[in-house]
Amino acid sequence: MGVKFPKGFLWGGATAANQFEGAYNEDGKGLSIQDIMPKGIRGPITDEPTEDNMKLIGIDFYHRYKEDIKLFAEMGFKVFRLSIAWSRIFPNGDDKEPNEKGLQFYDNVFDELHKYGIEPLVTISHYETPLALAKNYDGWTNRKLIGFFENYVRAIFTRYKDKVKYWLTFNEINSALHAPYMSAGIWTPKEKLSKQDLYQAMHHELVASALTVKIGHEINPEFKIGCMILGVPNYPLTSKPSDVLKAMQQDRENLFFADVHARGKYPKYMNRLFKENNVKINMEPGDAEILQNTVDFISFSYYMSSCATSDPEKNKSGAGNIISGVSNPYLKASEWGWQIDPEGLRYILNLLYDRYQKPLFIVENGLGAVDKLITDEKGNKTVNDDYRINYLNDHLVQVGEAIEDGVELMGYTTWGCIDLVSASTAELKKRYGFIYVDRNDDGSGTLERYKKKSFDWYKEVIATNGESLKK
Ligand code: BGP
Repeated sequence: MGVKFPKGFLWGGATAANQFEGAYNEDGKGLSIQDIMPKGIRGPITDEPTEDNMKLIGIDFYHRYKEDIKLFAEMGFKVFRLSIAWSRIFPNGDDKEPNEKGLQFYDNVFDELHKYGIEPLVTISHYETPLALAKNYDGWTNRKLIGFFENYVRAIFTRYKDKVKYWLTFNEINSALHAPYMSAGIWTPKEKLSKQDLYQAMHHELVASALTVKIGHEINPEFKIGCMILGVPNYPLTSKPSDVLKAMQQDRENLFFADVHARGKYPKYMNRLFKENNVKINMEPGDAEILQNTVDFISFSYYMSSCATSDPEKNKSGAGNIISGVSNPYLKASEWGWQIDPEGLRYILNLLYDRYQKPLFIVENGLGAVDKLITDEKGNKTVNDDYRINYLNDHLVQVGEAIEDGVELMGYTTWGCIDLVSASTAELKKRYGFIYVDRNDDGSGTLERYKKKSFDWYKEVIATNGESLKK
């Protein structure tokens, strides 16, 4: 027996401009914060773009989008998640006029997608703030960013109002608490950044996000605009009541962002956190009203769950992408130490749906692994990625369970449907795709694309609307 998914379920894959487009300085694009971040979130920031930064070329989607979209269409994608590189449209972020060549590029991409009946799902800001906004304004700590973002949003909403229906505002908005430079373009080093400035920056993003929803619905009432959070559910490490409370608090740290987006106001529990950390949010007149523009749906990424403990001795970090927590003794981990927990996906889907009763969208999930390119008996280059197939199958079975539980789910896009550069470590060898890209961390490789075994597997899952999954 397979798994039942609703009719019209949006199956697809997900990417981000800075991780796969390349062409970092072509056709008028300005630098983004990623262009001087060659080693990911734990590495240095360089003065200028350096050759060891794999993102500068990425996988060259900028020049190969037709070939890649054709492959997505062959798998039967209904939706493709990509982001617009803000600095392609406004090279410095604070420019008066948008860059026509940048706008044209996304016109071409959207047209190509529609040629195959694939709906674009567009992230407006995915870890790629224009560098000039980081350097000259300290990123989102500065309220002026709201105005710059508004200009950007108006430009793309007006231009693509008939080509894009599904939008996400900020990728993993809650990740700014852990990676303020990458997530919020904040130039002040994390160690020197006060909680006051950090939460004020988050306030600016939350206002900008709600304003985006307002503007979007004015420009095209058919738009479906969602928020996007990094979804890591927290389990109490033991049944000790203090561990349960700790898990609740850790969940709130993340869910705060979805709470504001879904309910249109700050939750009361934040008052205590702000008080205890001497944070006073500067709310300008009109902010509270703007926040009332709630999102149409909630989207999230899911790679792992985490454990919470009140015991400071055990509170040593396990590995994780941006948020890391205490390891769960019942779970195995990926080669990068991310704990694999398919049931956690069912759990978080139910948690979010119980909390908001808004449609949900899983916009990232997948396994980053080292793949070995081989030549099969027919002479084709491929990868036998059964580990990826198993991972995705097990997660999708749990998604089916959540749908049975009553969760309203719009779609599912696997992360890095084509191999791309990792966000946390900036590596190419951490591969997620159904499509192998011949490019390596030393810069070698032909950039040729090859179908992995999971390519046909996912094609079948989509064609059968989940019936082919193995429970
Ligand atoms: C999320 C980001 C993505 C993506 C993914 C996988 O946090 O939204 O951009 O990269 O994680 O992480 P990584 O690339 O570090 O393996």
